[in-house]
Amino acid sequence: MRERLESLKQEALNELEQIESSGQVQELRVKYLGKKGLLTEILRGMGKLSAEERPIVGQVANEVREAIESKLEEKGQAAERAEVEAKLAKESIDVTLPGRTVHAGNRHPLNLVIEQIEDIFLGMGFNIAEGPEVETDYYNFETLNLPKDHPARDMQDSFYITEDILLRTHTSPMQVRTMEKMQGQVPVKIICPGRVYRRDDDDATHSHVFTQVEGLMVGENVRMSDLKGILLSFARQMFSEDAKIRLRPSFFPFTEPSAEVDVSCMFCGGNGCRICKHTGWIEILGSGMVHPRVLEMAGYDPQKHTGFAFGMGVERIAMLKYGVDDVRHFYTNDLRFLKQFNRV
Ligand code: 2U9
Repeated sequence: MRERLESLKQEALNELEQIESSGQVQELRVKYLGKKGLLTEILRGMGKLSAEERPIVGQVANEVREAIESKLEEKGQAAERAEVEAKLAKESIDVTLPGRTVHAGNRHPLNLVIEQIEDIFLGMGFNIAEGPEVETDYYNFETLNLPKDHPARDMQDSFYITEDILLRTHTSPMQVRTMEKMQGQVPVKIICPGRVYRRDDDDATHSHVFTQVEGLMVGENVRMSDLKGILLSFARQMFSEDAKIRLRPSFFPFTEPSAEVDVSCMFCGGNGCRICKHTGWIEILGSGMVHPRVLEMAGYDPQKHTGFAFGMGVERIAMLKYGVDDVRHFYTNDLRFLKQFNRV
């Protein structure tokens, strides 16, 4: 048995000497030391040995196992090293090659402006309310004091889906929905940003889809002076610290009195230039005191509560802020245009 063990050791070491891959190392481990391996097979015969012989042969068997194991280990490590070396040599990296550009997107200019407007009004205690772009005729017109025969309700001016359903023409329906939910409670202080749709022919200053931010404040003793204060603060944060505003009388069906709001020209500081057509002023908003009928229809008592409202077109503000000369740039998704806002 001793001789068989010794010759097994020789055979194993010889065979191991000739191999190179880690796969072969594994094969030989199974062949010699595995459960059905050659060493195990020989050791099964140990039961037939005498009591004196058994420990001696046992010791030899251990030595043989250790010798094979250490050779397997040595060969295994060498094979692994060689395989890594070969892989590295094959997959050598040319660090002088130019890298692949990672294309990161950036915010859309309209979103930049919306977010800035939102921040300013959040800072003055307003909440943000958003809602559906597909609206009912009732919320889009009726509750805003635009009765059935009003010219603004001409089928030709809006995108109607059915006789009673259309794409909203302003975000005002969201203000009405919010007031209804509040059930006569005050204060209401919200702004409603969102997309609106009007049947216009697109050109440099008109787009059939555009973005509005409307604002509404309802409470006790809310006055025109509150509107002026809020809008002046907005203009100063949005355009320039020393911006001025002026209100000009106007008319909207949903506000009475109504006013158009100009801001002192941010290009010439009010001295007069090409952009403000030498007036020193640029129109940015429409506004007014919420019409008593509108308050009533939304569940408020106009004897107890008053409110102001305003509306602005985000594209117009963005065009002024970034010097964009054509509103269509915001919707045609030319990357050469959009990429310019990646550091704003
Ligand atoms: C309620 C009551 C009143 C919102 C208002 C304007 C004046 C206005 C225009 C600005 C440029 C629309 O985007 S634009 O074309 N908006 O002039 N909007 S007052 O008045 C409201 C809104 C909701 C319940």
